[in-house]
Amino acid sequence: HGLTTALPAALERGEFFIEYQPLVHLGDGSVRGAEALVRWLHPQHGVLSPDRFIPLAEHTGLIVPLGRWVLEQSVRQARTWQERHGGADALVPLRVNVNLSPCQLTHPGLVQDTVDILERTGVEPDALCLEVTESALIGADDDLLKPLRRLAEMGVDIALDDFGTGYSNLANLRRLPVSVLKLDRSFTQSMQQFPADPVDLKIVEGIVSLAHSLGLAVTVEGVETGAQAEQLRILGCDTAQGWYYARPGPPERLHELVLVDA
Ligand code: G
Ligand code: G
Ligand code: MN
Ligand code: NA
Repeated sequence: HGLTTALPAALERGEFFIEYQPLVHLGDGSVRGAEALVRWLHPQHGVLSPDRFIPLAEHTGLIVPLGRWVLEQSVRQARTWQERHGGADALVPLRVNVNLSPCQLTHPGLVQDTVDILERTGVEPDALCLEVTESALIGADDDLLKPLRRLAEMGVDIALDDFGTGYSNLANLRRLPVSVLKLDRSFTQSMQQFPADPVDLKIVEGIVSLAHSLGLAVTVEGVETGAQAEQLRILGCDTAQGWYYARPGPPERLHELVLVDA
């Protein structure tokens, strides 16, 4: 595959860049941070979405250096946001969410790399949230969970991404070092109609109540309308992400959104 063989040189040449999509507090509408979403500016094909190249990078192992690059860039970016808007009077320091592939979890350098990046940038661990898909943790044994547990003990948030799509085992949640559930977009989509499907309402209500009783926060993805946001707020979800607020965009956009909202 042409794209696969081009990946290492692309990393060397700096062809990857990161867009950020804001995370908004449903209660008060304030911007709390953003999720980092990597793109590849390919010299021939233009901007490629992660769906096109992340699987290839996972297959070849390039995901480890690429993922480390994304992590470092994103944490540096959080530092820049915080310096612009934070300081002593910032109530909530702006945070950044970074996606991790399953192969990064099994890579022995994950914890040390993360510690190094946080130390180099001076960003507090609780300003970083690592997103892992539910399917990556299905049947995870203790060896796989150990690095995540170490990171969680340091104060890094771990989010379970695309929650509710896999074989969600709610009882399994207790075992996982996660502090955030990111509800899959499909739940948000079913809030499109008014009134929403009563069964879906019950399911989301149940997930939120279980999550909160376990001390987890709930983030919803794919919010495209104000009606969805309102429904999900009423159901008790904590944070939202989606085109209704902003599409993924350049990091400077977050400054504008934070200012608008201040
Ligand atoms: O940006 P977009 O909405 O097209 O993202 C598509 C998918 O790519 C999402 O599932 C997201 O989790 C994944 N993705 C985006 N950036 C990264 C990254 O830096 N690392 C990994 N492993 N996945 C990413
Ligand atoms: O990590 P994850 O797979 O959740 O990545 C988020 C993906 O969802 C990205 O591909 C992003 O572009 C996409 N996305 C973000 N907001 C919306 C939205 O409001 N609607 C839809 N359909 N997709 C969205
Ligand atoms: Mn994600
Ligand atoms: Na997701």
